[in-house]
Amino acid sequence: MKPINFLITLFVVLSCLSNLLANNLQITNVNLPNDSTLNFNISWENSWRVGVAPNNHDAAWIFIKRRDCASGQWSHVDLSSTPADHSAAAPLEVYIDGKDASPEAKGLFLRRAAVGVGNITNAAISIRLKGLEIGEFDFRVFGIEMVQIPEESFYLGDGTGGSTVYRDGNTFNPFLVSSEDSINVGSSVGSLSTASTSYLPLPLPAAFPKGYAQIYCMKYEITHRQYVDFMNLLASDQIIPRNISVTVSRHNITGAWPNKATLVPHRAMGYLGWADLLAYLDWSALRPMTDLEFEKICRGPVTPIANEYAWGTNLVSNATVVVNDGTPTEGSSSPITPGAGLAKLGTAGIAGPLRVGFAAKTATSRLEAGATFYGVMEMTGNIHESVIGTRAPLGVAFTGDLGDGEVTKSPVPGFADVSSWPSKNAPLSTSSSSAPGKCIKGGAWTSTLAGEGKISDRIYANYPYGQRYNSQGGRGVR
Ligand SMILES: [Ca+2]
Ligand SMILES: [Ca+2]
Repeated sequence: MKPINFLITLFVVLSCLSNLLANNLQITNVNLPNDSTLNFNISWENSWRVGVAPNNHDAAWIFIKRRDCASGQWSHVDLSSTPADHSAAAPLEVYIDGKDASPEAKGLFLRRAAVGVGNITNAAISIRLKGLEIGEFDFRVFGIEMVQIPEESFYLGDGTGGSTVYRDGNTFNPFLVSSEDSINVGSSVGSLSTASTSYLPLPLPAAFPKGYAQIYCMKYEITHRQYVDFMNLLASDQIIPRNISVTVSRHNITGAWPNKATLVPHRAMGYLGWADLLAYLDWSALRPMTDLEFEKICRGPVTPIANEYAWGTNLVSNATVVVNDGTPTEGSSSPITPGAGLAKLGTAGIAGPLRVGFAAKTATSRLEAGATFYGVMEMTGNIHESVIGTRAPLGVAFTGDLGDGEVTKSPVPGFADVSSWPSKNAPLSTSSSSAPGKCIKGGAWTSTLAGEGKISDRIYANYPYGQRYNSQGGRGVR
């Protein structure tokens, strides 16, 4: 799509249009009424805020990029961190989480102001920009669908006592996480442990995100469209290490920067090396999740069920038949066993990932949609979630600091540069020492191990490979 172009002088107003389709989220009518205000309309489907379990809401994470027409370079646009400087038409409100290291906000959330469900249709949004100098700019507004994960206690481990699974000391009991305080490791009750010492975590400092605190999680895996947009807005030297062209395993990214394109914009994106994922998350002002947060996002606060998948039962129906292949309504007609969730878990029938949210329809249940307790999609199956693990010193040194919207410019362009992110300069290498701190969760379309898609399975608790694998991608949280 064409970016919008604005000449910013002191009171010049231009009126151009643009829109952005990210799954079912649309941003339209972008315009700049003065030199520090950007207006647009936003729509998305099936928005919710509920006052009963799971007591949460969805949201859109909004961030803005601008291109200096003189230099051609895109850069991140800072926003006012004062909520009252922005406005959102009913039923939405603006939420600024205050987590950015800078005085300015790197983005903001739009969410329902009160309990309600339904579609958001052309809600008018006005955003106060900060730090724009006089010049001629193109603007792009990005929106990513998110799900709020409330602050609350939850359990690690599903009580099976499996060798890779977290447990409470030397018992078979799950381990209760009831704060962000540091967690000891050992065989006594109250310490985090595993049945096999090969899967023992390291002690977790207070600053390591444990999943107790509120976060927002991307509702879907990173899509082809999101990674293509990211690549096209990088600089000519930043794109070099991040450039992906692929037309196998149901992936489709072609073309030359800055006109890279995809025929399957809504399909989940594999082939993301660890450094690719981290660079995308830095650029989006998000961060990777930890493997503890993965379990919280899937299970919620409820009592664990042995061998459960992301939808809260221990039964899975595999999506083996694709319908509407390659379209915005791509899905699966595979039958769903009663009590099972539908997932793309294993290679049968379909040799690659499906559209994000492929199993969700208007009237589908949590099971049929394969959704987590909170409503996050495809946490079991489709593409492996690349997350921060607890087996490497670099992993547990992670403090949850956020991307700032920019990847490195020099001396080595194109990488995430957030201080505590492990192995952010990881080479795209098959070496098992290339990305310490990385682990993968949730299983994927390639999975052959029975347990891989289960919430508590940690068979890949230490998976320090920086390489681009056809089944690996991820998503961001904040
Ligand atoms: Ca997944
Ligand atoms: Ca950065």
